[in-house]
Amino acid sequence: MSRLTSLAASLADAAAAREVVVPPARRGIDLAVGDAYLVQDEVVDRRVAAGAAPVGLKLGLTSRAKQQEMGVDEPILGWLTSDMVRFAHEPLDLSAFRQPRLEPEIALVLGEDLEGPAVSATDVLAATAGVCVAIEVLDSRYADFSFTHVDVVADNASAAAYLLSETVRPAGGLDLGLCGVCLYKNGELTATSAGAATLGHPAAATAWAVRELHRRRRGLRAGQIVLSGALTGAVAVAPGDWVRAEVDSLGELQVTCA
Ligand code: OOG
Ligand code: MG
Repeated sequence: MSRLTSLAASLADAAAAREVVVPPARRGIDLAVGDAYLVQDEVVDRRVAAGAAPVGLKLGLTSRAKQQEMGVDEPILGWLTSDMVRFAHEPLDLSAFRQPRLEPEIALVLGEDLEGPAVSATDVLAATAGVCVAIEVLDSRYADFSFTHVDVVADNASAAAYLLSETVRPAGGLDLGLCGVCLYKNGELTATSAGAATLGHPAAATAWAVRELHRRRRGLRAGQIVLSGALTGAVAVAPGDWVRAEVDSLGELQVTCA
């Protein structure tokens, strides 16, 4: 087994067993960014081989709040698969996760394929069929979410699960950058932000991601969703907690943990 394949296997096994592994960087493994994305691809391929379908992309560390929280100052990409979907009208079962954290995001639903070396925020909006509120569930395969940039890339950007609001609005006529965001945990306001927190605009963050994907000869397809990155820091949750994300003009999304 190659070094990258055995890393991918250890991360995938850890996710399934709700265990953590020592981050590669701390084991003296000096991963290049490109190799970390190859490990990520193998981690995602394993989920697909187990029956999940790829459903879209998640961006990470696109906001200053997240970069400061995690101590990593470069944005990252990861993949969402159909086994990660959860629904707000059902309790969020935390037993599948080890150290879950929830964070508010703006999601884009693509109406057209998107790829290329020079895709702009305007191109992204033109290809977007609708936008909605998302809550991402993170679960790092590294203890206490302690990782370097390449470590977290290899771990599919800490992806674990996600929820979308039922109402999907057309993006036209909205200035997503100016949409205010409030995050509540158990009824208490824990953070506020605005759509512009993610690289200036959720569509600008998505354009960055599409240009990055192009460098690896990949793109996005119509129907796929993009989580454009957390707009505030994440909140740790335990059974009984409830979290609510409100985004001006888009609506709200609330989930109760069990
Ligand atoms: C890395 C993933 C960050 C976001 O939206 O910024 C992320 C982490 O915080 O574990 O998904
Ligand atoms: Mg996120």
